[in-house]
Amino acid sequence: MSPGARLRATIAQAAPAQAMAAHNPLSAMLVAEAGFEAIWSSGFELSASLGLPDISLVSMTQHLESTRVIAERSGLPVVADIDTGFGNALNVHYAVEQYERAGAAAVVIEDKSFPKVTSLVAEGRQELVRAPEFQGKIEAARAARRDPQFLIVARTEALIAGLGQAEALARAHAYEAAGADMVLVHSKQKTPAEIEAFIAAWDGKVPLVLVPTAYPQMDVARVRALGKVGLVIWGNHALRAATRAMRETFARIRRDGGVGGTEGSIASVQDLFDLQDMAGVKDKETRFLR
Ligand code: SPV
Ligand code: MG
Repeated sequence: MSPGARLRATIAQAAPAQAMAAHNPLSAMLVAEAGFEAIWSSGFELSASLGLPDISLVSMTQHLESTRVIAERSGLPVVADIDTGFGNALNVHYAVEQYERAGAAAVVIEDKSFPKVTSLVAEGRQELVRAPEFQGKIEAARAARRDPQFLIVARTEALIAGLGQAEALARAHAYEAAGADMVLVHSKQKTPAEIEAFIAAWDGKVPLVLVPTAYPQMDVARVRALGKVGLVIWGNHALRAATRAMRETFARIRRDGGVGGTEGSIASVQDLFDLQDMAGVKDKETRFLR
């Protein structure tokens, strides 16, 4: 089964499926271990892990290679966050060819102009391209995919940009008409009210995708009760968890002048060996090294 077919099957079954963010293969392996159905190859997480803001500084090649190794090591369907598609519709066409070849199951393309500004920042400069221009990007993405099961997810930032429900709905309908397989609608309101209003008004055929980072009260049970949502993305929780854990551990070691106090609260070396499959290394040594 192709990655796209697997993702479609899991979305149909789980309704909604859950994709957890990852920024490198180890975090992606932990996503798989935790039992999530898919991985979000997050632009925000990769940017932050490189010490950079999420403002289109990370190149397509960097994110593509990260997505490739994430897919390879995790074995899960990967939803690739390709931001604005790295340029115009021709850039999107090339990107979709590359991401499908790299083993992704889906791409999410957002209707902001390039270079983009991260969505959740207060008073961010959120500029959208015209809906017909974005429809061209969706059509280019559809034309570029080889596997018809590979998913093209159109993401509207109309609510993020403060353009209101009517504009968000109009864009979602336009993107569905252009052939998007799913529509991601993003919001940075602190409660789910804005998104719930959108879902209630959505009368399109394609399922919706949510990223409930700003409104964490929205859990899977609440999403399921609303219907219409095929995929929930937990957008940046791998990197936020890792950042706090590293900061606290480093501070403790600095304070204590030694590592003894941290042993109980960090992963053991054996845990890392297991993730690296050192048992497999030993087995190969026995078989092949003469
Ligand atoms: C990401 O994780 O890169 C996203 C989600 O696009 S958000 O940062 O909330 O825009
Ligand atoms: Mg992103």
